[in-house]
Amino acid sequence: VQLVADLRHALVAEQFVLHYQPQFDAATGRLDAVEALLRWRHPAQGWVAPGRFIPVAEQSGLIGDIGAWVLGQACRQWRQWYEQTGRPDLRVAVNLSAAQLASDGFIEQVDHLLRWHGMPPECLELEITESMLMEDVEQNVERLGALRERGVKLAIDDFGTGYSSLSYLRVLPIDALKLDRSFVHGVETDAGNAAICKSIIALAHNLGLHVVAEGVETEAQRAFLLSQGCDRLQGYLLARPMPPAELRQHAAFP
Ligand code: G
Ligand code: G
Ligand code: MN
Ligand code: NA
Repeated sequence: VQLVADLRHALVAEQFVLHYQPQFDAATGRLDAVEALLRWRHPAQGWVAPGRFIPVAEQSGLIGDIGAWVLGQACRQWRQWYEQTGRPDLRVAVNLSAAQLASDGFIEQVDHLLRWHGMPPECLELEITESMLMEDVEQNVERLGALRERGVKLAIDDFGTGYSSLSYLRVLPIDALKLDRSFVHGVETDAGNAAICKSIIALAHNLGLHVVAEGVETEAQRAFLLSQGCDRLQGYLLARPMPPAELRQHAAFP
């Protein structure tokens, strides 16, 4: 209850910040995209992890306002990078909650932000978890379709941990799967995990989807994923989530 009250206050008190974690093209090593990750600096508790407060925000209905702030902030950041680097093709990935996607006016919110910041739709990637997508597949397919028609990129987050039927993969209007890090982690030592990674990558490619591996922590994991044709890599081995000022100093930043 206190957490809900604190969350409500956090937006106006400007206690949220976004960190950004790079995603690299696996084959060329080029910086492809950055994922925006929400961070909350609580005045008494210090940094509170999103795993603790996002579910509370979802249950209390605060996720609408918080998510809108995240999306707006990420698009504004894209614009700043564009002005600093002149590179229009850097993509920003933003995590969505199901309630955001389902809310009235979400598509209009995206349209407005893209227009306001002069951001090409292709530069925005929205990530939604497999389990959230399955909550109301029909409505989600329609919403995602409207976004994709505009050119916005769509990815299924934590793929392989939910319980979606494979038949949905054919009807979901998406561009990429994010291979869950629980599979990536075991890849050097666990033949089962290696087989799962390999199969998900092949499945995605056969459906015309890209694969982003998350949680890449070791050179062996990277080598394996590369050998399987995984398209994009994200993880501590390559770069941690960091504030924008730090990202600008990063060697990979254009
Ligand atoms: O950054 P970290 O690994 O602690 O994130 C934990 C979880 O919180 C991840 O699954 C991530 O998708 C989620 N998350 C991070 N930022 C956001 C956000 O802005 N919106 C939503 N809905 N989830 C987020
Ligand atoms: O589920 P999602 O992809 O949105 O979650 C991203 C989360 O994963 C972030 O909270 C980020 O801090 C975390 N993360 C990023 N890279 C790594 C990694 O290499 N290892 C682990 N364990 N977590 C990571
Ligand atoms: Mn994500
Ligand atoms: Na994930």
